[in-house]
Amino acid sequence: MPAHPLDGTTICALSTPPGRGGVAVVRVSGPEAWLVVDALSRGRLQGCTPGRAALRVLYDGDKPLDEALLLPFLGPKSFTGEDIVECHIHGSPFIAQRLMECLVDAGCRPALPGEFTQRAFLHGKRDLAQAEAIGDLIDAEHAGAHQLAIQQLGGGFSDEINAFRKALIEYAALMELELDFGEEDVEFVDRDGYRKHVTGLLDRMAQLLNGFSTGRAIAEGVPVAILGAPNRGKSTLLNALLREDRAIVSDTPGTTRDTLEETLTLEGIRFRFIDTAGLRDTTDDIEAEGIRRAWAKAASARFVLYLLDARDLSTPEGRTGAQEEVQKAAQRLAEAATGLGEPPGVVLVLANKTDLAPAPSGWIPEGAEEVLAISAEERSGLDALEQRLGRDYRSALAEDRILVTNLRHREALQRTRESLQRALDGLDAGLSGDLLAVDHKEALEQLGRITGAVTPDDLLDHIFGNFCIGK
Ligand SMILES: Nc1nc2c(ncn2[C@@H]2O[C@H](COP(=O)(O)OP(=O)(O)OP(=O)(O)O)[C@@H](O)[C@H]2O)c(=O)[nH]1
Ligand SMILES: [Mg+2]
Repeated sequence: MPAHPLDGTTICALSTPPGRGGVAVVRVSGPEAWLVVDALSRGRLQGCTPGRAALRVLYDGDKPLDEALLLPFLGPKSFTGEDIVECHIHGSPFIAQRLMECLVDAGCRPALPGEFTQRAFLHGKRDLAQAEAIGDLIDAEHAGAHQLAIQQLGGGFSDEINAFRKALIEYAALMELELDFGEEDVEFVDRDGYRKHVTGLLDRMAQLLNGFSTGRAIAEGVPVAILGAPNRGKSTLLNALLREDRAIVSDTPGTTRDTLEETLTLEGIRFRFIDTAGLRDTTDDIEAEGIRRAWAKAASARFVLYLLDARDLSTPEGRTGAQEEVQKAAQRLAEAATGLGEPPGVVLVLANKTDLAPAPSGWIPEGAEEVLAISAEERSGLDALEQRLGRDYRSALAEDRILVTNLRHREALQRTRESLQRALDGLDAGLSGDLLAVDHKEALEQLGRITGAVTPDDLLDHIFGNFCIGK
């Protein structure tokens, strides 16, 4: 059972990664932070100015341990809202380890994962969505994920949620009044006004929820599945995009047996390209499993690059066959995506091997959004492909739209929406105010979970347990 974060203890942790480095930072937070570090510096922390660094010798018993830059803060003007001392020491694992031991001997407790940020939340320095954004910011490995985390940290999303809550709280108060005057049959809640207001909220929530798949794809990497019959050049395309000889290419159909995934960041957007086994009827169990995996990956991808051989498209019969093939695939993918509760990915047909035959012009099979002519072997047409893949994501980032990226937030928004919808349905059915109030309160509670205005017991441990130690 983790210790309660506000149990009055002073916590300490190495906040920089373990191992050798120029500098390491050990952070101490809590009521005893100054006292403890003051003792280790033989009384030389006294007289330091909060927010100003001071060079001091830290002692391990009677021996000097290190020359450290001490940066003290006085709560509540600090990251956690408590007294903090940051000890910037030389980046030696031995010094960091000894300093931690000295701090623990002096009464500090090693911090739990994310405990500094959790204390910041509990002291009202950040709301929960912003605290989560700190975790996302540390995990961000590319520009897109970074931008979304920084935006959430800035509080744009929280402001929106708070505005939703504020309006709902006002109505909740009116509903309470109605309950108090229950006998007298007075209506404090203007039903039409309520309906109009909640309908507006539901629209805005639907917009936020629609942005989830975009936000999630940007944060985690946009999945792009490369699909099509054997020998169309899928693996050649993966290699061409990566500019690396990653997948085995051969003119033997059925070369790729398993899915192969590689990431590539193009102009700040991270993509996850997935090469798959060629689609065909087969009696080979292993190949069949590869094909099953190909469909499964494609079903949850944001883009499916469906490869055709340009040489097959030079005759009307060839195009008819290809048309049927693409349409069937698109239908199957749409059904699978619906089963997963996700919007279906965009199907882009790639007419490959245009070094051997031209691609037909103006031909777009049903189910596909576009046909792009490429030669994977000669790396032609790939710029246009990369532009198309990044287009919507880049514009979403450029517009600075608020995009939900966190599954927990999506779930809470969905539940809010369901509760509000029930309240509206109840209103239409002429239900009494007390029944309306039940759904209304449930919506408020769900919204409150996003920013942490409402925190069920296990929620915080669950969220902060995923952080790294020292944050
Ligand atoms: N001329 C030409 N040949 C290509 C092109 N792309 C791929 N090829 C050739 O087509 C053959 C099949 O390529 P692969 O990339 O292995 O095809 P695949 O779709 O991955 O095939 P499977 O893994 O069997 O499903 C190889 O001999 C490639 O060199 C292209 O743009 N032009
Ligand atoms: Mg292959």
